[in-house]
Amino acid sequence: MTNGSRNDKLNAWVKEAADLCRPDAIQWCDGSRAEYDRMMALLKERGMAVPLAKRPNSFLFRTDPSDVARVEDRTYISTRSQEDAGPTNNWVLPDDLKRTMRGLYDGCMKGRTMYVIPFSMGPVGSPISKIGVELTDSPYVVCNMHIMTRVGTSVMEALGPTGGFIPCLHSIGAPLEKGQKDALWPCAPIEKKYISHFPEENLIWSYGSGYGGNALLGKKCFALRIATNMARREGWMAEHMLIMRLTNPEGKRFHIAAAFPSACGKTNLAMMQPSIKGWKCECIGDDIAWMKVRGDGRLHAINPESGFFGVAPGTSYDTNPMAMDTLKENIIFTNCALTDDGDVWWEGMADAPPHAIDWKGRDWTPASREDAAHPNARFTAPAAQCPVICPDWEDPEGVPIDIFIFGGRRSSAVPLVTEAFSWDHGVFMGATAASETTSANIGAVGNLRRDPFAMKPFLGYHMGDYFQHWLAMGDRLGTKAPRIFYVNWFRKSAEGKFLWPGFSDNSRALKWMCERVDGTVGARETPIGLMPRDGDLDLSGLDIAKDNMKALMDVDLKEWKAEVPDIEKHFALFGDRLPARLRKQLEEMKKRLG
Ligand code: OXD
Ligand code: MN
Repeated sequence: MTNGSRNDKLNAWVKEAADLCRPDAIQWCDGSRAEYDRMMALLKERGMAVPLAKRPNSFLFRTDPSDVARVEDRTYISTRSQEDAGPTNNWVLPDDLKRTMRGLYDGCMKGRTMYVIPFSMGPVGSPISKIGVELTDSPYVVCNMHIMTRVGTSVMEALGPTGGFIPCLHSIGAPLEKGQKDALWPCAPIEKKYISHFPEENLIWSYGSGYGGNALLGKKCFALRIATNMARREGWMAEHMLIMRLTNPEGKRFHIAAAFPSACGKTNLAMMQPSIKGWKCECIGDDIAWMKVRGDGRLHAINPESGFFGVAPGTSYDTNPMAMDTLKENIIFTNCALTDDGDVWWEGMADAPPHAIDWKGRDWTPASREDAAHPNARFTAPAAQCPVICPDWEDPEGVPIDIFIFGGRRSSAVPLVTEAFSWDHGVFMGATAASETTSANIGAVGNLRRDPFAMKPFLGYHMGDYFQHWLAMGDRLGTKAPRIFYVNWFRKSAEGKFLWPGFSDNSRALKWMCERVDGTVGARETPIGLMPRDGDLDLSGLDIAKDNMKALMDVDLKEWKAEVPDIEKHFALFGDRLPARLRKQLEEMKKRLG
């Protein structure tokens, strides 16, 4: 596909963007392997892609040190009324933001090619899928989109001459004058980066960054910030959730969707191999779930993506063997270290190599003071390569969800696993979820922040209205609603050591949840929810000190009472858009805490 399409709306928008950005050429992407290879050859020639001798068809990229993570401070939800973006989003009036950004886009693709990438979020043709088109001047983005979404000819066919699509305009913001030498990772300085969403028009404008969620616009921008708006309007859900299938020894299947903030182990949990005998786990998605009520009255989930954009550091054969096996070939690595024998390395992967080139391109040895890989170094991997990908992961009908899990990184207070008393209580758990911050966003690491439903950076409208949407979905689903649980794998001892082994042993908490759904295991009531009684959690074969288990299951009334003022402050943010049903949940928890 070289020039234009049969879709007039698409042709007109491409022309309008090209008139503004003034690229030297326009190239329509067909999603083929040949196209991917051509893009990679170009990136190799420019010195951006480093081929890896140890991994067939795999390449390492090093970004500019200023362009290493999502930029939440530069991310905008632009609605006519600021109220509609709500207190958790940056906001500028659409006309003002467009004026500023048009100024930046003006001639921004000079000396570069504009690529037109038609893509589908979700299997092409699924009733839950949606189509987008990204315009970008970054061949790195083209290659990543090939892996993360379904790109090309089949999407154009599904779009047809009159179909609608979400327009996603992206530029790295680095025009090239004649004779100017290109940077190794061209991008704009931080104060010129804008990741903008215009939900009233279903429009995305991103400028200045080439990295991850800032630039691969199908992911956070479309599948979460714009999709949450569509989902609210149309009565479905777009969530920052992994999706997995757990099968018990009798062959009964349970489908779980779990929300954790970025870099809290979603990818690890999604591919986890249970340490308990007879249980099997298969991965459907590791980051985003789109869910609709289908004919059976249940909530069905699809993974809108087709790849994993996972955090590399900490990934190893101990922590996530299935991810490691996924990464053997056809992978894009970003900001990992390069070993002398042509492989990638990152902190926590395996023993350190004696020498490497770090993510900034400098010599590195284990004696170096800085990390070899950036803490937010990533892999982009085709989901189909995962050895435990669920055979039904592309089922256009999705999978029926039995269990929702919320959680985060909490070194204290929050026990290993808790079940909500009711849907409303579960929504309260999601709405008050908190986590210690990580390097997935540019900013301080380790601060506690309330991150409702792990959606704070990804919700495209007022958070109070979103809580109400969750409550309304529960009302609609009635007895067919998934059960809700809260987990914390990250509680620490007074000495600062993790109390729970995590990873494959997390299956023990999941087994309890499945048995709760089946009604075959008990629970005790605590002021914060239902918890396993002694003996309810399957700990067979696990060598864990009794005191550790006690500490993991402890509900310290003093610590929980100390949470209350923080929850009140958090709720106060939402003003009169906070549903009364959540305020009631807080009052009830206060009463239970005494
Ligand atoms: C991601 C994130 O990349 O949440 O998935 O930051
Ligand atoms: Mn994520």
